[in-house]
Amino acid sequence: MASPAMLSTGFNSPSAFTANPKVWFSIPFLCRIVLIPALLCYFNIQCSTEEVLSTNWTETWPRSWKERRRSSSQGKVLDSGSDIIFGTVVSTVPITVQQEQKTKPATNDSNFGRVRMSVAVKVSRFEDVVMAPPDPILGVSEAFRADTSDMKLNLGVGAYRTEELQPYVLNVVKKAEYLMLERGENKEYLPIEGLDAFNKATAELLFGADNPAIQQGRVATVQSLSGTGSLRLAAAFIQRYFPDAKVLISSPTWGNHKNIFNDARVPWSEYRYYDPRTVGLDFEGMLEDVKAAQDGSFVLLHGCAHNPTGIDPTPEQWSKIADVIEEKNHIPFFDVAYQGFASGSLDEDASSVRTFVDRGLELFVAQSYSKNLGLYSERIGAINVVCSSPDAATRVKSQLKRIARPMYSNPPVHGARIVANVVGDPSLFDEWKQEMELMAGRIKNVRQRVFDNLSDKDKSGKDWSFILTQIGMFSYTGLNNAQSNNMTNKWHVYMTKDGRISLAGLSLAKCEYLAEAIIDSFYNVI
Ligand code: KET
Repeated sequence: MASPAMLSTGFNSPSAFTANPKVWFSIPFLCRIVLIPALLCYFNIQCSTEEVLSTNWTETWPRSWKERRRSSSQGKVLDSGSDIIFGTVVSTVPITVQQEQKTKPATNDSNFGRVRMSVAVKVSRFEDVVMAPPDPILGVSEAFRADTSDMKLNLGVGAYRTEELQPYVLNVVKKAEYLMLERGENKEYLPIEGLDAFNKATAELLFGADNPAIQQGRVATVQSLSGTGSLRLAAAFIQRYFPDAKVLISSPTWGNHKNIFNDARVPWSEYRYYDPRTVGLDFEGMLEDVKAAQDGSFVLLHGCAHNPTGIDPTPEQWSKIADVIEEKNHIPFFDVAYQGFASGSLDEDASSVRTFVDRGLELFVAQSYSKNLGLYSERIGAINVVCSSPDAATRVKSQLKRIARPMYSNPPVHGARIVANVVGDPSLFDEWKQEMELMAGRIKNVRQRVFDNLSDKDKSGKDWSFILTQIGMFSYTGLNNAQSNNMTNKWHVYMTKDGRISLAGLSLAKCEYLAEAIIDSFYNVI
């Protein structure tokens, strides 16, 4: 197709010659056969139509002449897919010569005197964009896919697999989807805050339907893009309404927490959480750090099944944490990504959050249905803000909607309907609880088997019982970066570099192999 710029040079695409044979045949025979090819060889012309036709060429070119030449000789130019159109080349020679002369500095290059028009250089505007590192968690799955070994195991991402190591779609999810088909639901936009039935169901599941905060209308619930999107929405809210506040994050924590607050430009610092000496909770350290933080900070807490350590505070410890938070006028911010997955009971796993709500504290809770309903790719979750008055809740909700609108406008409906159908239907709800217990039970069995195999095989007498005290999907093995690399490079066991393995991605049959890999990495790699 002829571009407007091409037309302005007086030629239609692809060239004046091919478009008008008369012009071609009007050139004397000798000239056609000998002179034109000779001229072309001499000029060694490579031409990128786009470059040539760019009106702001010199301005838009940030690189020096030398760099251009270098990148041209490195083959970037032709790789970038420039089209060399015979007729256009000839027709645009005068333009390119002018452009070259403008941009080329005086040179004593050995080619000087020979007009070398390497104007096919189509250097991307993205030359300065550097390669991003792979994501520490999702990048592991990419590496796993590329491995051709039969032995490979993906224990990186926290995603539930069956004993056959296949992804699992819950029966209740299939039934809920069937209901949706039967009802012939439409695909209209949802309101910015999401599906009403979902928002009601999700808040009730978290706080308990009879919770006074819900009864009094003090909870602002907004459906969002799973746990991550909900955290991000809240982070944007904090950035706008609490510009001087810091978020305290446990050390260690889920790899994406820091990214989320960094991206929202919310400053954060860490509080002690994990004690490698006891392979348990550094409770005193945690309290000290939360106390030492400036008043009115946000304290990010994992509602249950702390990721990556699998170590949760006891109910008594939760109470003491709440005391300090209250004393310091901090704002608790719960991330609940594993409700039902830690203990197998939805209520038990929500008890930390409920302890804080019962005290009348204002707080944030981000929820996710990726794990407990296996809706990883549906991106279904919510941000809940418990306020001290219904009026505050209404205003907070209006601002969350205001933030969501330019970000993603409104959330997807499919996952929201699944959750609403499952939670809203007593028989599906019961079936879900059974399925969740099954999933949590399978992980517990795998955990036990890994411990048994490690204890059997490790003759050094090392105590591996910490694996049994950890809960949830993961085990924090204590393997360091180099040892984790050995697990992957030698044993084809894919895991995050902080030593975390997802037991949800392991089968009973593979536990022995995993134990051998752990023992080899632990004792033979420093
Ligand atoms: N919070 C925590 C603590 C968490 O582990 C995850 C996911 C999320 C939130 C967000 O999940 P979402 O799918 O956005 O609802 N963790 C697993 C997956 C991931 O990293 O994205 C993981 O740690 O493997």
